[in-house]
Amino acid sequence: MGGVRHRIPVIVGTAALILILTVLGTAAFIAGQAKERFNRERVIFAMADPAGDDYGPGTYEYPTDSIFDPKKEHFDLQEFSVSAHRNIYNFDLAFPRVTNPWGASEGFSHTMVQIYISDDPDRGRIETFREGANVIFDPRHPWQYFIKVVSFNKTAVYHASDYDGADGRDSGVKARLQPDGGTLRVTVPKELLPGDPYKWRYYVLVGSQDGLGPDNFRKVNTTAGRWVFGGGTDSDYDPNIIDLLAPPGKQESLLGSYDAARRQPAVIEPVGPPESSMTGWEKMLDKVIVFLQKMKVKI
Ligand SMILES: [Ca+2]
Ligand SMILES: [Ca+2]
Repeated sequence: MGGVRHRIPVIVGTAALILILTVLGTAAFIAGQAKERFNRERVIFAMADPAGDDYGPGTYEYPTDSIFDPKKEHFDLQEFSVSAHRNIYNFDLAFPRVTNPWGASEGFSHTMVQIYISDDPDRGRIETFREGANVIFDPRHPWQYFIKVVSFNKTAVYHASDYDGADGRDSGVKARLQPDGGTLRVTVPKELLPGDPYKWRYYVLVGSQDGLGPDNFRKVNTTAGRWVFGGGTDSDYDPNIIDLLAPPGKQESLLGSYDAARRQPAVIEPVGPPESSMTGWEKMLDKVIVFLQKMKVKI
């Protein structure tokens, strides 16, 4: 009997030790999984855009200068994706042809992309940050963030609260042509784009880069010229967007919704939000990542 009494504290002590080790082991396992997730690049949103629709509302023609040969492909977005990796987001834009006629260090100087992000229906703006694209955004989806992708170290992030003359945030922001020769990758620190990326909607506008054009868009007129697109109007109500990220058949009606006679610009709609394919486990890991970062734990 005395032996049994003597053994009880030992059993209790062993059980407590096993419990402590199990809790610690589980915590270490979860932290390890969170680190692994944080360090792996993962896609948040991806969407293809039709090939051969670098014609705005369906009528635009390339300028006539030989720099635009073969008069197609330069501004034909075919794939857009957003991924998260450690403390950055990567925005990838795939084109069949990327040239660098002005020798920018980014590896491209012909194409321009403007990405507007909407994440809250109740705040933001429905006009473009500066005049140039000649469109209005869907009033149900005003934008909060704007990433302007241009060459010569001018790629920057703007917030809807910025005033028109603001320089934009470019700390840690990079735009580079990738080794595949057709993908532009824009890297933005997460701290410049706060909020939940699984709620984001995107307006992705592709134009031709013109240092002297309105908001750096090359303009579209009625008739194509050496440095100007044709197939639009000579007013400022036709969009200067050559390709818009949209499902098949949608771009033509959206960009064609302007009415120059009534002075009404086109109203365009965003794509997204991404369908979250995250499991409860992955959501929990994201919370652990935030917690570890707050605790200044190196991950
Ligand atoms: Ca396209
Ligand atoms: Ca398109």
